[in-house]
Amino acid sequence: MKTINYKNFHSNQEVAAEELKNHIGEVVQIHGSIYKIRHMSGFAFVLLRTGSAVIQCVYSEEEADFSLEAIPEESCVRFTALVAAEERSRSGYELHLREVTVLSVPEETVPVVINQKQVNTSLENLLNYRPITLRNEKERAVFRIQAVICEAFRAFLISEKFTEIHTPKIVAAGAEGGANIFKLPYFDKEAYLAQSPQFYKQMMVGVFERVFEIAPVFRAEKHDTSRHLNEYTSVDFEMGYIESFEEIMTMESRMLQFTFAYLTEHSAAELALLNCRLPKLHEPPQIRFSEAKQWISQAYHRPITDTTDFEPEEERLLCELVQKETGSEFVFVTHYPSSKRPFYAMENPENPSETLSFDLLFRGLEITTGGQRIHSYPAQVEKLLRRGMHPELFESYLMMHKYGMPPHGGLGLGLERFTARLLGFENVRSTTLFPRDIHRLVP
Ligand code: AMO
Repeated sequence: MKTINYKNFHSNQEVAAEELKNHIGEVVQIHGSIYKIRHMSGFAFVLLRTGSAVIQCVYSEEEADFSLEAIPEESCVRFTALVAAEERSRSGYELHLREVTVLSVPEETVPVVINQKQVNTSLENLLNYRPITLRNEKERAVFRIQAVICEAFRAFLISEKFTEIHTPKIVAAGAEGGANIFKLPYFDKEAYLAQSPQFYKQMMVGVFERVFEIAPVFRAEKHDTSRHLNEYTSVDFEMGYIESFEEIMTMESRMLQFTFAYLTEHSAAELALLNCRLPKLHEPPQIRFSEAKQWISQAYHRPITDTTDFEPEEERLLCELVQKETGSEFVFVTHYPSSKRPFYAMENPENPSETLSFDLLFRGLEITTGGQRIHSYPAQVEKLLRRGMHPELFESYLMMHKYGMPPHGGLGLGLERFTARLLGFENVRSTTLFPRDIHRLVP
């Protein structure tokens, strides 16, 4: 049998930043961008930004065969350099520059200063100049952490026998109800952008039993808030053969615990750079929606104006109360009123005005919605009719119910909201690479 030699797939002979510590005393080649040049007396520090690190290099006329003028900031270069041990550098070594191949030089100097500790500008500017501002070490650390979060979710879910799926984002019907759906012309038909993978992940439970997807979803939110995007990344999972919706909450708690441990192992440098404190998470406390409403109202002397949903301020206050009482930064709110949950949500047989569903709140904000779904065909058709909806419009969705489905449920977690809460950002735009909101379509 032929074995695959993985070395054949690495054509790059240069040393990667993570490997440098194994080459102390050697002359190596390395590529990257000139992040910053700091002139000292008789020499200069040149910070080289690679895909994963910022490396301290030392330039001196005696050792280098080129002039610093050849490499303005944001030039892309390939250096030949000696790796020298240096205790005072963050990494324990530095590069003594010898030769350079200049791969490109910028046309203009950058419009925002990006090579300080942080980019000192408004969120508006940060987003306007995103392709550039993301080059800042702290800005990009946010998205490296976000990538590791997704890696952890994937690793955990795969270990729990979930199969990753990719469902269509151009769809024929909205899954989540409400007015926040984007319409688009689709040849001779009207189509929509998927508000969630809800229908498809349920269908796939009939196929694989446990499935997950991490993908964009679209919401035509007209309001301009710090928690709403028009396109966000939804982390969805769905699992069959459950006995109660609490199993989904347990699965989520375990996924988050795994993620925090994974981040500690794989993202320590970025977390330190962003001064991020990971939360302790055991089993988060649970409270029924109606009890939470009463508790907030009594504790803060607030009249209850809406009995069917939380106001954003109430989510914040509830988290404050829970943290004071239990020390937890997470809380599961369960049994949301039927009237506020979509038509696929299973009602509590003991009290049909509420659903077997939950939200997870974290540091004052809803980050997840989940619950058990209706799996019986007559029950789902009856609920659609009760809501004045037309089952014939949902024929392809109802096919799975008609031909047999196990009891099942799942959840959707907003990746940007979760990352924002974790890293202490007020606005979800800060944890979105290229946000889409009512004002923003570029970059
Ligand atoms: P829901 O509509 O509550 O539920 O969304 C799930 C999670 O997605 C995030 N979220 C948003 N993030 C940014 N901008 C938005 N406009 C936005 N809207 C929602 C939140 C929210 O908790 N199908 C169900 C999930 C399920 O039951 O499986 C759903 O989509 O973090």
